[in-house]
Amino acid sequence: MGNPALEIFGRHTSYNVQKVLWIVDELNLIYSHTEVGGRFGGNDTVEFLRMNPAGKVPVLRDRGKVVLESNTIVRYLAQTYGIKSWLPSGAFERSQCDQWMDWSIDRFEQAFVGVFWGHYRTPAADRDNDAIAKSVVDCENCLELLSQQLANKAFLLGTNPTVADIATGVFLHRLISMDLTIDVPDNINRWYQRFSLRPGYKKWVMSDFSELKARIGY
Ligand SMILES: N[C@@H](CCC(=O)N[C@@H](CS)C(=O)NCC(=O)O)C(=O)O
Repeated sequence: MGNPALEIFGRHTSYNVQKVLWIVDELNLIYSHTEVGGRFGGNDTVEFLRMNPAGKVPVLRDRGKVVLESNTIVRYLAQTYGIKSWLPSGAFERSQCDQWMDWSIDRFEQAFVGVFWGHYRTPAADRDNDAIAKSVVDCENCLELLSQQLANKAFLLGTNPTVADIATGVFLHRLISMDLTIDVPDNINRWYQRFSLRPGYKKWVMSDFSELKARIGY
């Protein structure tokens, strides 16, 4: 299964781009990948802005059609090329996926950004340690909520991973491997171990992100 006309634009060090690279590997799709944004630049060209006027990555182009927003791209790929288990089609089952994906943007990403940008990407002398400490607590609260959901399940919605695991699981590697102590519940550590066995997670999400340390320029 594959589609050589699938084009992904975005630097692999972006966690939002990683969601897309992870799922295309899970779905065994054939695609081209162009590094854009960050130190690679290229997200301010006329051609790129025609695809995404906001100048942000990731961008997916599928046979000429542009899809934006990482969670939307993940759902689009699962629906277009995936097996049903990645994105259930029943209204209620689908709502469970959407719920975690919306929560992930609304709560988990906000908490993560407070830690990742506030601590990791900011030079030590410029950090707001009180704000970072608050974000650490926010992250721990998010992990606790996810942990409760994972009490009797391998993945968020059951035995198999879904798009909801991609949208939320992408933050784990950096939270766990950053030079900052965060309490990680056992259920979350086991979830992370399961992800780390998946080639797409290992290749893209567990990749080196040290070029972003103390770098707030992009
Ligand atoms: N909500 C958007 C966020 C897109 C976004 O802010 N992307 C960042 C990278 S995570 C970006 O393009 N930054 C500019 C750059 O990397 O140069 C999504 O989920 O796709």
